[in-house]
Amino acid sequence: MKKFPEDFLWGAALSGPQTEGYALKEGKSASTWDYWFKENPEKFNEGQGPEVTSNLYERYSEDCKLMKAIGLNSIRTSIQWTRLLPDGKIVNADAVAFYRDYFEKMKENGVKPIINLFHFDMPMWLMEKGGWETRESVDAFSFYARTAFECFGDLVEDWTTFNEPMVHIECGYLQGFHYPAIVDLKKAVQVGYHTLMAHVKAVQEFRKILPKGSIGIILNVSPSYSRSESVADLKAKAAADLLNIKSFLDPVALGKMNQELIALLKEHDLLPDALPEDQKAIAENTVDFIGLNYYQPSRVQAPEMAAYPAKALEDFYQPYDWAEKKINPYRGWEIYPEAIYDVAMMMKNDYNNLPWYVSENGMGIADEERFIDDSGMIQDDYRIDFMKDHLSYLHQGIEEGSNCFGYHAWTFIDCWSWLNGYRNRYGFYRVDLENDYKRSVKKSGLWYKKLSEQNGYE
Ligand code: BGP
Repeated sequence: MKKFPEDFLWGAALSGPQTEGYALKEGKSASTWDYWFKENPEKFNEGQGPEVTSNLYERYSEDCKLMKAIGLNSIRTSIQWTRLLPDGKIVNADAVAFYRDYFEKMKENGVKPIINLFHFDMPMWLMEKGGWETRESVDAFSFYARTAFECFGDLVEDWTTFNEPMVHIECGYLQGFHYPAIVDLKKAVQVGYHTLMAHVKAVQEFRKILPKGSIGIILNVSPSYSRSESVADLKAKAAADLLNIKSFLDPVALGKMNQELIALLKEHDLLPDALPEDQKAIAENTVDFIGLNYYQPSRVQAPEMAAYPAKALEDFYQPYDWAEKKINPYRGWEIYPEAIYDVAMMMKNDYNNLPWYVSENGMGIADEERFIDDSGMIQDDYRIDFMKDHLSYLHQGIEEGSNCFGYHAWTFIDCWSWLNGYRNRYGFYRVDLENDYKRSVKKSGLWYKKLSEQNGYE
């Protein structure tokens, strides 16, 4: 039996915009997602938008019981900024009532809430002023964070500021996938810096309002592995890790910007505008813990042709197709559980063994109904195997001293996912869109219950 440390968190992650529904109801204003879907529904898989998602806004009482039924002792979800503060200033009483009751119901069912503040859902009113490109966004976020701590701090002890900040930077400003869908490296760096400062200011507010609570941030890690040991490939790998991992992890965990990153940005004339007092604020507001979302590694090689100074990410490093890679054919992502061990060792050796947890890990499958058996249950053995493989490398990392306190699967119930709509399903519960959003447990949900009860697996 592979046993995990006492009080290990066995849970799942979800997000407000992907599960709540009630998109523009009960006082909620538009996020960039609501806006973009209205303007360009054809960009979204099968024209599926965020209006209903998993319909959790109506069903959370039942859903909190379902969390308990599969042994979840913790859940991370997010508050929607546009629901709590529709115009950025005045608190929406309906939102407070909804979230308070939702968090209370979780606790009644023995589920610890870990509450996140931003999961890709920029309010449209702020986006119209330039969003994260402007310094104003730092103050706006800090006000929102303070409001959330004041409204829910008596119920929630554990908080996180952002989910995967690299995604709104990369997808929004480098790859053109998410709104505002532009490609501008200089702007991307500025957006990243303001996001970092918004995080820092939120932590500063947190220490004043909830001095006994704990606060962290959720980062996506795709550790990079270089094609070869050549100087050029290793340089590409180093750039990928600086830009994608150390850019946030160093300041939030160690209280200082990574100096190699600063040198790289300077060399390419990409240094962001900063205020003189920012360094002190970064140094004084490190986190209590880190959440790391891990799905797949990145395989990198030196660019064949690169603009200098760099104009795009590809000028620093490029992906390469590793011949031996195993792929999840439904999502196209590489499956490489070994990387979880490397992540565990990175936290131990490079980040003072700061407490951390796996805050997302999971397997997305298209057309999952194919796996329904005669009893009506999805037999998702592939998901169980995927998680076991990852847990085995996590276990090894913990045995070797990495300070990991939990594992959260993505996700609790099938949900809507950004441009992919409902295509890839990740949940422990199936949501039947054709049948009044009926929930039914998958085989993996029953397996997870046992895992949580035994605090380990055979
Ligand atoms: C993470 C996000 C989640 C979720 C997950 C699965 O990056 O934090 O919001 O969507 O990825 O990705 P996808 O739904 O695109 O398959």
